[in-house]
Amino acid sequence: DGDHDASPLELSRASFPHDFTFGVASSAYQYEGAANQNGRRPSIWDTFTKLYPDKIKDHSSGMIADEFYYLYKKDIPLLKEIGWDFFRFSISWPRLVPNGKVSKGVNQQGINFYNSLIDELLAYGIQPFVTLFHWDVPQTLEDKYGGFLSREIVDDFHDYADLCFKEFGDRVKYWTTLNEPNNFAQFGYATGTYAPGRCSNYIGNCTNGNSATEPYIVAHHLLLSHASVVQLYRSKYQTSQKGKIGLGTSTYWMKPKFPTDQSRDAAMRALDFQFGWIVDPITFGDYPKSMRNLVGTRLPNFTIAESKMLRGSYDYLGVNYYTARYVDESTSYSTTNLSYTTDGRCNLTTERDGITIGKPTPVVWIYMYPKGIRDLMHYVKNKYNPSVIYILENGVGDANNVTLSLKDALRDTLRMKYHKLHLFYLSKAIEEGVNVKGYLTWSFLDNFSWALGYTVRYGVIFIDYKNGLKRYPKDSSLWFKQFLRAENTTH
Ligand code: BGP
Repeated sequence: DGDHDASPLELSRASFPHDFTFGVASSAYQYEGAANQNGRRPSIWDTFTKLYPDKIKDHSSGMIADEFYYLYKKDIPLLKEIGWDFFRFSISWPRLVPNGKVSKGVNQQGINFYNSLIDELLAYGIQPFVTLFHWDVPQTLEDKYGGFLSREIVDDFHDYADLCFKEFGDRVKYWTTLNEPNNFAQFGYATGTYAPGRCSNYIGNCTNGNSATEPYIVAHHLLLSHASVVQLYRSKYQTSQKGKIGLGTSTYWMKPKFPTDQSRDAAMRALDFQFGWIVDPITFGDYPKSMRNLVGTRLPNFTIAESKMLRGSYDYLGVNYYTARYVDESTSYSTTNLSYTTDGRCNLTTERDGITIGKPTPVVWIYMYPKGIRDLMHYVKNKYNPSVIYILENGVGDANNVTLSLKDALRDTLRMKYHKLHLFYLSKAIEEGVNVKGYLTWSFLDNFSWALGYTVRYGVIFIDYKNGLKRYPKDSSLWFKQFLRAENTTH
């Protein structure tokens, strides 16, 4: 029931407040390629894709990806042509600081690349929206002390961020400390499906971790890293550079499976465990009560000073929304098999009475549930009341169907429908008083989709991976161009 058509409404940017902004999102490992070139050293994703090729659907990696590192000057005019206001990208920590520690040396070629990318965007009138960490921990720090399992990373991340503010902050006015720390912790340390691939033996035969504690420890260090960097920006740079800093995280919209208290409570717990895990600490200074109760001593504590540093540590809240789940209470909870996914005592499903929560899509985990973006916006406003919200990602992938002709591969009707419906429900939430200031599409180019490799295509621009990575606009590019046309902005 998430699949209503937005027509007859003719949606355009005129349906949004005049200062509302639109853009596209990307990340370094998924776009740049040139993974071992010009001074960049490996990140945990380079190691992970090499060590566990079977964990990536097509055994691929981001070694070449879109070669955005070389081709960005050709791509930016395409962005401009469509009419986007923002380009969100992430800085590759191991490209800028190959050994992870700034004191061990900075890669000037990395600095040059990001300087040039930023300058090029600005020359085209596009605002850079820059993420400091989109999952690519320098491998040297992983080897040295276990990456985000160690508290030592807080200082190294702080120094890396300091370098970024110093080098790029005169021109970058939108900073995101972390992308989806929840997913980094869960998939990297509970299911082991993302780098660094740690998990305990409750899933498959993966035994190189302890999923009862590691995801919580990792998220804890991510949160402290975030807070320390926000403090740094606010105390040292914000007055002169006048930018905004925040964090981006994601959640499914959680819909109670049945109209019962059990289902409703379970849905609230699921939101706590996926979203509140990150957003409660940065808003209120501590983890959700439900997590404190259910995770007990396995959930790390914040000192009073840390809690104070975390509270209110964002100028805007970034939310990534893709899909929804039904939730009911889990009866299969086991005290001997603790993990992030079972601690919340909630059972997430994609169907009820044999009917899926929304239309299935070529991306296994995405069911179209556009109404969820409106419900989620109200939930965020009511619970956290952030002064500003940005949707930092929303999108869907097509199957990479090699039997399709190029012409047919560019007919991405599913993507147009997906965005139209999500934008419609987002515009409703705004009318109803939620202060959302921008909407970024995932993604601009087809790219490396982590566990799904290149088997799905999220771009509004098609990449011909077999033919020199040539770029072709899909129909959705034209739809967005029409949607964003300046003459539509009547108020
Ligand atoms: C988000 C990530 C993005 C992007 C997107 C699509 O979780 O922040 O980096 O990849 O999901 O998901 P995927 O490519 O895994 O299907």
